[in-house]
Amino acid sequence: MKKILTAAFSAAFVLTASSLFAQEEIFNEAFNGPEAITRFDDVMPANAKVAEKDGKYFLQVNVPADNKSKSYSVKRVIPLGQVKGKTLKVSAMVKADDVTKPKDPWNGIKIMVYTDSPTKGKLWKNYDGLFGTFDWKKVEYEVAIPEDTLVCQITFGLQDSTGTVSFDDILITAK
Ligand SMILES: [Ca+2]
Repeated sequence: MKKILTAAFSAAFVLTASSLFAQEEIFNEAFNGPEAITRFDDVMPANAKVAEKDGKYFLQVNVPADNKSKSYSVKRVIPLGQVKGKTLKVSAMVKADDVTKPKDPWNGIKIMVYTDSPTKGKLWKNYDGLFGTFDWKKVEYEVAIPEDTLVCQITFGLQDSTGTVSFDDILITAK
């Protein structure tokens, strides 16, 4: 009996270990200080910054009530060699304060992957339906990246909403 159990545990370990190794880390950002903003592209300093509360740093995007129609975000360009033809897993902690409900469900809080390829065209994958006020929570989704994509970009921010959104512990892996 002991032998069978040991074999079962070994098999379980090998399976767990191999699936872990199959996930390649693409981007990992815990915002451990103000300089973390330099690892993003297209930053709008008036609206997006690394904020600090109780010694904890995080990305914060704020849109005042009179600027609703624009998009406020930071972007991160993902190197294509790491993601073409793979499935990206996007995970982040998110917190919202008075984020207004957008007219279209794909707007509002953006945790969005954008690709553009000859075969599939432009694709946007967002974690839809986030607005209002809520405490830190983890959001997670997967998106298939076309084999022939010419761009891969992830956006964090607000579009067609006002309010404040915070992001932390961003982890993107590919398999
Ligand atoms: Ca942090």
